[in-house]
Amino acid sequence: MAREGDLPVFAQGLERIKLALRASCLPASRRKRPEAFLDTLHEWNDSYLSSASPVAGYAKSLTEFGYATSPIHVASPDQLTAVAEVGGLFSEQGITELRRACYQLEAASTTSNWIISNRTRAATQSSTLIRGMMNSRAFLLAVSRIAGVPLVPHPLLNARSQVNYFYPPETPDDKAQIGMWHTDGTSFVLNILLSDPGEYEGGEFVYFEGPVEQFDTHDFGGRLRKSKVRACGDAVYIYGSRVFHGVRPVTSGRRMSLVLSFHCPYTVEDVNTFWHLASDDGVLSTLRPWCALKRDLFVPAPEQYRQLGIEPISFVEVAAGREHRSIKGHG
Ligand SMILES: O=C(O)CCC(=O)C(=O)O
Ligand SMILES: [Fe+2]
Repeated sequence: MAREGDLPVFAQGLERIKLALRASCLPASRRKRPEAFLDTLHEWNDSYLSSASPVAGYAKSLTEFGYATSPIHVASPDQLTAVAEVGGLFSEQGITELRRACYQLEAASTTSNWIISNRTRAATQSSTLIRGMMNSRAFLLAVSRIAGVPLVPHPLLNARSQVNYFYPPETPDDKAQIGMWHTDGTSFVLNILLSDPGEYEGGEFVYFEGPVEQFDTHDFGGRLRKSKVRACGDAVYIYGSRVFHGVRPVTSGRRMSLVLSFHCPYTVEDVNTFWHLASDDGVLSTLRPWCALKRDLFVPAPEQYRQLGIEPISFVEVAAGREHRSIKGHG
């Protein structure tokens, strides 16, 4: 069991608005930008997905997390996965390719006092491989089945993909790189671990198994959980906007993860709040992507899939996969 209270909680409410105003002085868009040479130029191939179905280890629905109502009208809280530890999503070669791409993107990583202290954002923009994976129907279907609803890549490029890099502090005065306790700005989030267990110590993915309203770092009420996902290429899927989670400090070595966000195209509901985005990028830099997001969410689902160049993923197809494969109803 993780030690309690050893991660700070990311700013909420008014504090987040203050952070947004401060971020306006140094918006992320004016920081280092990924360059074309960071691209491995390797194409995605569906053979990088494991030929066997992914295996869900520990999995809980939003109902089991204590949510009585659903955040989206097209699915019940019972249908929606709150947390799923997923193994065997990728083939060996797939993992090797993903690791290579993410290593290369580290040259564009930036450090900040935001939730995750060291990361490269919008990985789909600078990596042919990650972009291809996010647009692959086979990959989207696999993640949809884990989530419980059909998905597309999240319309916001900055939220869609990021690579996180965690190291221990280099000098005694350095702050440890961590992922503070937070909820994500997006709902359907796949956190893919891309380091071998032997490469680092610490860095556990922790989460609170209860509704956000009951989250209290002074009293977890026995509901603080530590993910068992340790193998490189395995993943923790979460309903990110409704599950408090964080990454504990890495005490030695290095931990790398690829975090992907999706959206359910059958609903215009999206949780990304203006202030969550603005606390990262500053108010002015957030205005344009924010307006574009509001527009994109109203595009009908078949059109969203057409724009991706793939056949629509249906609820029936998602449910069928959950009945016959390893990712079943929860319990
Ligand atoms: O690195 C991880 O495993 C999770 C990071 C995370 O929670 C995030 O990027 O929002
Ligand atoms: Fe997160």
